[in-house]
Amino acid sequence: MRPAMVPTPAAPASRATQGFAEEIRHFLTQRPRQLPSRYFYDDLGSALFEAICRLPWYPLTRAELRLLVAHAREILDPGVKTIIELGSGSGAKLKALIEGAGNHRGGLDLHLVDVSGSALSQAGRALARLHDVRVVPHRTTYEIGLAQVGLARPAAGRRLALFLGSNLGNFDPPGRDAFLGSVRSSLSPGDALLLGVDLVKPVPDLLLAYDDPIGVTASFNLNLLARINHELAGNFDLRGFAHRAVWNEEHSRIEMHLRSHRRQGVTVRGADLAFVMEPGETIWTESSYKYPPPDIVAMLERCGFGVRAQWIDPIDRFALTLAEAA
Ligand code: AVJ
Repeated sequence: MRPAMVPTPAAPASRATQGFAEEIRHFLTQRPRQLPSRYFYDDLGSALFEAICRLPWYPLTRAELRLLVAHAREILDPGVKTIIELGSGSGAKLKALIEGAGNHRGGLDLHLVDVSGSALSQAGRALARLHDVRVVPHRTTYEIGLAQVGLARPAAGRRLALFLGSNLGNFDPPGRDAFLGSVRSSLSPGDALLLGVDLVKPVPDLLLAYDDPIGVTASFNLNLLARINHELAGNFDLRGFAHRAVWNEEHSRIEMHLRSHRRQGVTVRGADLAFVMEPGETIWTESSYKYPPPDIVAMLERCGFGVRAQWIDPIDRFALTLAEAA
């Protein structure tokens, strides 16, 4: 029998929750207040992102898929024995690439690196049905995943790293170059990197893509506050904030913010944090940098790659760039 009034000790925070709490405290106390976009992708956030990819106003995913299918054989030549996808999401693109290239090969190791457990299991299910592939999930950040794949070095064959979906757009320029440098150092000369990046285009198109009229992107943004409320015992009033998308011309990036309607106090108990937001004050939750095609070539060359090909979707302005580790 359990005594009625034993005080229950607070459940010890897991290491992941502790890291989340520390980062949240750091970024929410910056000026302007910020939150790292990596935390969008809990189960609901990943599902909302999948929904965004189907919105008629967010053409990136469809444009990239068209390019992948059209150029699958050039991208995935038979010498490639290992594919590493950073931020694999649902696995649909990797599946389309492998199917598009044809099945005339002997064995492929697929390393999937993603922070979302639900995305990884979905991708695992989608890819396991392909002929002669081995799927290795890595539920972690890009950096740690790359290091783990480096340890599991295969005996033979070249490797192809995929960084698709314009995920590169979330990095600021110094972080971007550091990241491309670390991808380069985890590859050997002759290995390849396929980079999918969204291009600069008319501002009204960009604003629609990041502030859609049926509010899915707004929900995706607000869900970050809901996640903090659930996981870190926060008290954000979700109705006290509005989604905003802004084009920052100087930095060539779309920014997403959450704007406080009024003066309001916020506490996040699990992060030992209490602060006041002023009317109109925002929390900056994401940057998505947009590039002109030659800048993509230049950044790859600066980071130790030689560009083999660049394919551009002329309608939706999206680029796939295939580069070789020099
Ligand atoms: C997954 C980071 C590429 O920046 O376009 C979609 C995320 N944010 N709508 C992007 C996102 C708002 C997306 N990335």
